[in-house]
Amino acid sequence: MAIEALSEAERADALDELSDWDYDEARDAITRRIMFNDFAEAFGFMARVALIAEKMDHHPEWSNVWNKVEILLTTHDCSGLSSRDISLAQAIDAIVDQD
Ligand code: H2B
Repeated sequence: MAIEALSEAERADALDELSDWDYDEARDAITRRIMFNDFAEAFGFMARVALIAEKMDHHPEWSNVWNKVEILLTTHDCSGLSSRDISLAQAIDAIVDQD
């Protein structure tokens, strides 16, 4: 079944819950920047997220510069924020919180 972008009310609820994420209005996306101690930690985090993203068949737009990882989540299939982005953001938060 086709995935639909969140309604305004659903988006507002999701953003309330995701306190570490910012809303990018231009992209209808959520973003988070995470700093690590060094490159090994940053890349280790990315490897863990990559495995989960692949399992979910939902992939982040992201970049890494040494100890910094910048993540943008949006759903290309509906050109906006969907429940898939919220699930992936929650999974990412759980990984960050484990460390
Ligand atoms: N990731 C993201 N962020 N958005 C998508 O719409 C998307 C994806 N679609 N990963 C998936 C892959 C789709 O292209 C495959 C065919 O299921």
